[in-house]
Amino acid sequence: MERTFLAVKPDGVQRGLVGEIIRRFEAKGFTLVGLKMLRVSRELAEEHYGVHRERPFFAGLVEFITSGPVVAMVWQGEGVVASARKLIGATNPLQAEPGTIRGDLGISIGRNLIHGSDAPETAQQEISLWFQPAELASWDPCLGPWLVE
Ligand code: DAT
Ligand code: MG
Repeated sequence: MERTFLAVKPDGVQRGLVGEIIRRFEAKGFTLVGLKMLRVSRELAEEHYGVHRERPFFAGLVEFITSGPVVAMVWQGEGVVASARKLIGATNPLQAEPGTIRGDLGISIGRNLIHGSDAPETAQQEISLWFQPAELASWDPCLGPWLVE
């Protein structure tokens, strides 16, 4: 079953939006299989955002993501990678559609609340970067047949 990596960034934690964000993925019908709060090391931040290493905003991004606790999660479900990106909305919250997390809750690209993997391959890399296999719980929600025919 498809899995994705999501992380509530330090702004989402500080603003008390962890529950609101988790609620949206639960309500959609996805399954939470990994969850932890952590203070991100510089090393982890630089690895996670390695693709942006040459971008002008890289240093600020690493500074921000290491500035406070983050809630790291793995979610599972049919089409979860692309669907989570839709639920999250565009990178710039001012351009994100209403109804999305960033569209409803944010205003600044540097404070856009949540990270979500952008493709199934990236999701696998990010899950193994952030989580040990033993930290993930495989379980079948009893609602399964009512969510997927
Ligand atoms: P996303 O988080 O939507 O996948 P991304 O991978 O392009 O977006 O960039 C990673 C993060 O870097 C993004 O969530 C916020 C920050 N960022 C991206 N573009 C930026 C910019 N032009 N100025 C400042 N921060 C930016
Ligand atoms: Mg990205």
